[in-house]
Amino acid sequence: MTQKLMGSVVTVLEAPNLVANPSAAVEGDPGWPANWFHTLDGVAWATQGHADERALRLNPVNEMSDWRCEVVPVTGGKQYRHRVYVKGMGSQKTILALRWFSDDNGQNWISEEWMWLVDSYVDWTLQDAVWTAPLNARSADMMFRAFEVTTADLYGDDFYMGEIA
Ligand SMILES: [Ca+2]
Repeated sequence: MTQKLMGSVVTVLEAPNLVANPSAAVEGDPGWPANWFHTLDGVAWATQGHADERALRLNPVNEMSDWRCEVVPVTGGKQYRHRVYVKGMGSQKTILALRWFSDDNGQNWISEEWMWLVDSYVDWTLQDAVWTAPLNARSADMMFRAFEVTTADLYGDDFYMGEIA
């Protein structure tokens, strides 16, 4: 990211992305992206993406479905930016969730933040939010999720979660 300041271009450093395989471009198990967990139905490894040919597709049909990234370490009390590019048709039940845990392994859930993805996105659209980790948080994950039974067809790509200094 660059910003103009006093006539000169200054590069604004952005914290490293904590999400593994954020662009979903790397294959893990055959036919599926590495570093992402998913439900059996209502998801697909899409062959179109934001800046490449891969993305996570969330396409439930009268069902719940989700993608979930690997757990990442976080520091309680710090702020985290949370970002995704989406395209396609959301529903009233589609979100990007950030879940906080009090242990290192994503086992002991504390609370979660929801970014609503309810619109139709004709082209790739950046969705962006900042939240503060609970003081006792030690890990977090991100879920691209139809949290209740619904029908949608939404692509997500270039997922980002990073600490704000
Ligand atoms: Ca991609």
